Amino acid sequence: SAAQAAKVKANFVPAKEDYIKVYNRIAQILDDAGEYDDGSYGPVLVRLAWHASGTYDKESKTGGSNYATMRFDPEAGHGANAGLKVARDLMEKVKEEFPWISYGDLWTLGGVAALQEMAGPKIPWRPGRIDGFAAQATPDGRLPDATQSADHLRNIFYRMGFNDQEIVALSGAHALGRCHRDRSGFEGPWTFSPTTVTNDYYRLLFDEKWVWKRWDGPKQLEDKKTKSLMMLPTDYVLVQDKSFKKYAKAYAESQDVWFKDFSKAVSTLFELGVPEEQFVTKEPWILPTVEEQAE
Ligand code: ZEM
Repeated sequence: SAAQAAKVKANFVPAKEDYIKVYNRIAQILDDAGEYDDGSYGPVLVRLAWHASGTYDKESKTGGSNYATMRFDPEAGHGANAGLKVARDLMEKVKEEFPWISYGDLWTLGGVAALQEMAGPKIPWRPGRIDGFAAQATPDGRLPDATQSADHLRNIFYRMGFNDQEIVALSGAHALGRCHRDRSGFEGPWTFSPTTVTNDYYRLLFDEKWVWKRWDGPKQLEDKKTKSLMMLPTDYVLVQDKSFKKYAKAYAESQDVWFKDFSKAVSTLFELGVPEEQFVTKEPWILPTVEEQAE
């Protein structure tokens, strides 16, 4: 609109309230999903925020959420990012309404809004990411490959600066959403409530009997009882590797403990690659949910 254009021209400095408006717009979009998947765009928005951030390399300080380089080829076309155009296109609509926000802030705020609105823990978040250029895009292969083992998970996540406990805590995001044959080649959801953040992912890992699925697709597991849930080889590793297993057990036993660790790890994840001096505030914000704002 003209008012928005004027704001941008006048070097508009957004305040917390303005980011809450963006949060609320994203919250509306989550529910516009209709017949899409399980009726929410939440999971795919979480995946977008994660893939935008998880390219970080702590040695070279490249990658991460700062420049939102997944907008550009070839990163947009990396195999790991298959299907994320759906999420980027949704965020583009928000960008048109709030042109002052950077893509990195928008995509990570999308992840925060999705997690919080799907009954997850509060994710401390702050703005400051800037739009970058295609030349800042990361090489292929920085995101985890679901067919691999514990060594691979450690290589990938240690590169981002995470430890074993954080690897396990972050993996619980698979309580949400599903695999799509035409995106990753895998098929199916991890839990019975793929649009609600719960610790069911860990509980199911321990409580169900997991067997290799007999099919023509990539190696994945299915629950023996209902054959309606799935685990990736990298999910199953969390109950096979001794160090991972101890954290997975703790998270299966207490959703509160997981929520705390998950919130902290996701907040860190979404800030990877952003120089501290770029953030507009030292203390990250705890943004209110739509429900809390109505109180
Ligand atoms: Zn995922 N993830 N992920 N993940 N992920 C998929 C889907 C989702 C791995 C992986 O290969 C895959 C994290 C970690 C890891 C989400 C969030 C987070 C899919 C299915 C695959 C194959 C994609 C498809 O077909 O649509 C691997 C190997 C990981 C290493 C541990 C972390 C960390 C996440 C967030 C914090 C989410 C929400 C989805 C569901 C997306 C959707 O569209 O439903």
